Amino acid sequence: MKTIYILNGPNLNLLGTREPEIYGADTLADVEARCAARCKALGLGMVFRQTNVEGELVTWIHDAREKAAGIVINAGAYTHTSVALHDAVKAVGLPTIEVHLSNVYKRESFRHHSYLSPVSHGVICGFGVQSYELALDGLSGILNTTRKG
Ligand code: CA2
Repeated sequence: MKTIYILNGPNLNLLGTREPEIYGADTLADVEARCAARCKALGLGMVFRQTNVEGELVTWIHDAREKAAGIVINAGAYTHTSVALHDAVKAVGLPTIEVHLSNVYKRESFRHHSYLSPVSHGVICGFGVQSYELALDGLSGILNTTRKG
């Protein structure tokens, strides 16, 4: 069974506690449960993690190289600042989908630039928790296409 690493960055542990008008009412545990259900339906294994530490995200991306077929990543604010995450995703070369709960393009201009987008297969934002499920669907399609090709 192929495994997907679903990695979450800073402050996403606070989901469901504040700013529901931007991020929705679901907690990160709710997001994990929905991702687990979607992975099961797609026949994929899942590792779901969150950290507030940039270097830990870098290490998990490195781990994925040996242990995963693809990555779904919501790097939170590090999306907009981290050359280290850009380099890590580029280095491992796994199909990676960048996700955001909110539509970052409707928000402050500092959220309009992403260091991850240029090294990601695709980007999904603005669908709340469903952004993760859409990313898993997309990643599953890529992996199946790769297998048949
Ligand atoms: O929309 C997204 O998923 C973001 O990645 C969320 C990040 C933000 O910095 C990005 O620009 C877009 C922030 C996550 C913080 O989540 C909170 C949730 C509830 C209360 C406080 C923060």
